[in-house]
Amino acid sequence: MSPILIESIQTIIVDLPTIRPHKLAMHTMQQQTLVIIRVQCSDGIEGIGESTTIGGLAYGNESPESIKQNIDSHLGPLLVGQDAANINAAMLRLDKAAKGNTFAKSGLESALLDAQGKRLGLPVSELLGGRVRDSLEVAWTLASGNTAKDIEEAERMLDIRRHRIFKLKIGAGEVNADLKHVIAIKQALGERASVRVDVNQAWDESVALRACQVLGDNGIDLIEQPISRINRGGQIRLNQRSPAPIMADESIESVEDAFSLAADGAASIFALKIAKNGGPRAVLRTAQIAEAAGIALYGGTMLEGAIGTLASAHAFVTLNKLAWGTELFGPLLLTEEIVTEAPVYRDFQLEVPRTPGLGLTLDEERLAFFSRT
Ligand code: MUC
Ligand code: MG
Repeated sequence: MSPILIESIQTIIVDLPTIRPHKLAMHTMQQQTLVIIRVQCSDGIEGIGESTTIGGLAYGNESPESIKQNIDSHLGPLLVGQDAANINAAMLRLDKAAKGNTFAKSGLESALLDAQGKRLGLPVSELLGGRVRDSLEVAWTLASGNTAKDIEEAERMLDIRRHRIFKLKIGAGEVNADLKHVIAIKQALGERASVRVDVNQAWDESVALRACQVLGDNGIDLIEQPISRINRGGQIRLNQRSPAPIMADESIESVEDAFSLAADGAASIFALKIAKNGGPRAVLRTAQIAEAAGIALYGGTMLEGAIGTLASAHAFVTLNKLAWGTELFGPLLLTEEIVTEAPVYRDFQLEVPRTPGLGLTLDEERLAFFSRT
């Protein structure tokens, strides 16, 4: 039988409004920009994927525009004419010809998995070896920039049983003001919620040493990326001294980073992100390194829309231990959808579809309306 070939690859930049500004240490989001990838195959099947980052170049090395350009000019042409059903060979071909670019590769790998799942009538989770759960606990990020508004938002989420884990984005403000903000929210929510912080690398070690102590002493359950990814010695020292566990996020830009962080003892929790490892299959390699090293897991997000969120979710449901849950709430931060049926959130969980592929269909009209060109 002749192989099914990849015939064409299209990338579309989509700008979607957010429900409110989302304030991070390095950037305040007023909207979110997704790069949607459409892979057409010779059997008539289309796979969809998503490559999304936060704040242009504020978070990492790839921007929506560079992702589109690099797929259009370099990565896409390497895949056209290749066997659509051999995802190993396709991704090896990309890795051989192109360094880095894990965000772009993640969207492509997701689209190939979606196409293969539709072809075989299997959900992506089953292509990845099979799911061990059907839904995932989902945290919510409080990032309005205002303490009272954040408390109100958290109370609403608890009331409607959508989230009971809250991540606070800090680091943009003065450290003592940030600590006051976090402690006020923890005191308001008490034992009804797990409260965690993400500093997005904003502190230096001298600040972080004291701040981590204060946060741990005040019931904060987890501290994400308190200092720069470059300061490995500092991360190791903080991991030894902080009373609350330290999670690596920006420090992991590849599967190899995950290995070296594990070897150095630089974090006790890893944030798993498909975009920063090169796809749903690649992120599972990082998960395996963590499991072998006794490092706990958390299912992270780059605030993707429905496609990137479910591509992540299909990988995460194959994991046995996901001790810290996930933060796959990206679609809930957006006021609009570009798929016909939005992912379902119920009882603090995201439900992961059992339909073929990722389980999503593009809404052509909405996609055309929000696309840049
Ligand atoms: C990050 O740094 O973790 C994830 C949730 C959120 O609000 O921001 C992202 C990025
Ligand atoms: Mg983070």
